[in-house]
This record gives sequence, structure tokens and C-alpha cells, in this order.
Amino acid sequence: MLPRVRHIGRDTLRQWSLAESILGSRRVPSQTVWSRDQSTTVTTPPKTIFSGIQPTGVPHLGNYLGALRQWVTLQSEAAKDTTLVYSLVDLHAITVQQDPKQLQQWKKESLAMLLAIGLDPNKSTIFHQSDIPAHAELMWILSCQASTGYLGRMTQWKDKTANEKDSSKKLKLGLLSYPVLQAADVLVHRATHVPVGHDQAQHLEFARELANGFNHTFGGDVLIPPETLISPARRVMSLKDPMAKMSKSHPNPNSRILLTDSEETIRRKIKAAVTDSMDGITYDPEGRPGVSNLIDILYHSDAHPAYSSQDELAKDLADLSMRELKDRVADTVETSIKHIRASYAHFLHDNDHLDSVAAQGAEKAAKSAAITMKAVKSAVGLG
Ligand code: AQP
Repeated sequence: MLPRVRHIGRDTLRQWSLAESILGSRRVPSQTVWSRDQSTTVTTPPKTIFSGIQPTGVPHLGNYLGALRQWVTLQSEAAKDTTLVYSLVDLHAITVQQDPKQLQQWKKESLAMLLAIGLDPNKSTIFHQSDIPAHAELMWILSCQASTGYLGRMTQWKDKTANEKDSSKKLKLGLLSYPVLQAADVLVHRATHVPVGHDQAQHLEFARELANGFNHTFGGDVLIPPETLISPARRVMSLKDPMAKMSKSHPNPNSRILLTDSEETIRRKIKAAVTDSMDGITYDPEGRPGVSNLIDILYHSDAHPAYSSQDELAKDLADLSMRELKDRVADTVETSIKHIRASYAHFLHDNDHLDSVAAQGAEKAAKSAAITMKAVKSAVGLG
């Protein structure tokens, strides 16, 4: 089966509202036809968007451009009957050992960050994954269907295990099986669309396989195979190692720009980004990964883009020195995230509000998950 991966094109974003372009004229699991004139819409079953982020530290520019910014765009542009569900996936965070106190703090900070980027708890369900036991329960049921061979071929598993010398002792089962939990996260809320960065595309393909396999085994359409929405900023790379993706867990803090970084820190990190000694500025991700990553960051961070592609942008930058390019990137990044920094400081100190958002989200998420679990348990013979 061909992977059903949808790339949200920049042009598409500009010409059409995101709601129309990605939730509209396209094939979705339950075939729909969309017209721009909604009065002639044939069928438009409500869509459900689900996505998650691990509370494993302050989100970075890659998380923002690759996922979080799309969450907010969907919240403002999706059709009114679209359900938006966003989770802080703390059960995923413990696939590597965490300091319990630190994890508690990160959960709080991550929730404050979701509010700071512009998610509104009255429009989107925002919740901590571990507050909803149905995620782990569905994971177990799906685990009984999942192939260990398939899981062992996952790129992220291979990457993460490549460096372990004594694999049998150090590697934990959760690291192998977390794509099953990820599938459960998506399927338990009957998500039709899942906006993620490119690194998660393979896991979403796995979720579709599991859903189709479950439906085939137990009959009916109990689980909905979701579609993947890949952000235009597919993969923001590390500032220190432009062949690797920007990541929260990289030991070098200068490899990533945090959404809480001050303007001064942003400038310092971009100034120290690894580039090359070639003359001029060109866009060549394979030959010049460091420079191309900066061009990608500039292209995707610009809220009012004047260019239709990175190549076109690079032509305009051709005569800049590396220092001038870095200044331009730092200016644009600062402009695009400074509002987040300010609101984050506000939300982080409002504990009552954070608790109430988490409680409200958990209540809505529990109701959503209960519907699926009833159908799943009944199908399997547990209900
Ligand atoms: N570098 C990236 N470029 C584009 N998108 C990215 N995402 C992550 N890194 C990039 C997307 O952000 C969303 C949330 O990611 P996550 O926190 O759940 O886990 P992750 O992919 O493992 O992110 P990190 O930051 O690299 O964390 P660690 O270091 O803990 O593994 C996802 O949609 C992801 O695609």
C-alpha cells in the first residue's frame, strides 16, 4: 500500500486556507468531496486532528516549525466541526530514564508552552497523556497485533540502538514498542489527520497498518487509519551537526534554538552555527548542509514570505557574506518567536490556570477515548 503522506505546500498554504487545503478537497479515510462553496459540499464528515509532543524539555525551533506552528494554524483555520486534540505525551518521555522531579517540571513548562504558542483550551483539547489510561490500554491490545519484525525495522529504533554496545542489557522494551503507543494515541481519539515532522512519518504508516490489520482481523471499521500531514519545514537540522535533526536531547545546547531563548542567545547560537568556507550563498542541502539549513530556517520562519522556494530565496542572498546571512536568519527567527517568549513567561507562573487547563483537557480526552475503547473491547471480546 502506498504511504498516504500529505505535504502541506507553502503555495497551498498561501492560496487556500489550511482548513480547505488539507481538510478539504482530498481523499480522507471516509471519502469526502469538498467544494469551496460550502453550500454544495456533498459530504464532509467531521475531521479530528491529533498530535503530541514529548515533555522532555523546552521545545526548539524544529519542534515549532515542524509541528507546533501547524497546530495553531489548524486551530484557527480548520472547519468549525473539526476536533483538535493535542497531547503532552509523557508516557513517551519515560522511554528513556527521567528524573521524576525534572519530568514534573517539564510537563508544566510544556503545557505553558502550548498555551504560549497560541493554543486555546476552549478550541483545542490539551492534555497530559498519562491522565488518560485508555492510551496504555489500547496500546496493549494493539501490541497483541503488532509485528516485532516491523518494529525492529523502524529508523528511529535503528538510530537509537546503533550506539548501544551491549544491547541486550541496556535496551528497554519501551524503546522498541513506543510506536505502538503512538499508534494508540492517534487511534484512541479516532484521528483522521496527524500533523508531524518528517521523522514521525514512518510511525504514522505503522499506525495505519495496525488500524487496517485490526479492522481486518476483527471486522468492521472500528479503528480509523489516519493521514499524515507533513509540515513544509520537514526537518530542521542541528546548528552544530547539520546532517542530524535539531533535537531536545542532543548534548550540545548550542545545537538548537529554544523557544525561550533570548534574542542575544539566538544571535550567539546562529553566529556559531556550522557552515563552510565556500564563497557566496547557495542552496545545496547535500553539498552545503549547514548553509542550506540556515536558508531553510530563514525560509520557513518568515511570516510574510516573498519567495516560492529556498532556491529562489538563495538567489537573492547569493552575494551576502556568511556573517550577513547569519544576521538575517537571527533577525527573522527573533521576529517569529519573540511573542512566544513573552507569553510563556506569563503562563508559566499561573499554576491555577495550568491545573485547570490540564483538568479540562483530561475530561474531554477521557470522553473521546472512552468511545473508541468501548468499540475496541467489544470487537475483541473484552467488552
Ligand atoms: N528537527 C525537527 N524538524 C522538524 N520537526 C521536528 N520535530 C522534532 N524535531 C524536529 C517534530 O516535533 C514534534 C514533537 O516532537 P517530540 O518532542 O515528540 O519528539 P522528537 O521528534 O523526538 O523531538 P526531539 O526534539 O528531537 O526530542 P528528543 O531529542 O527527545 O528525541 C513531532 O511532530 C516531530 O516530528
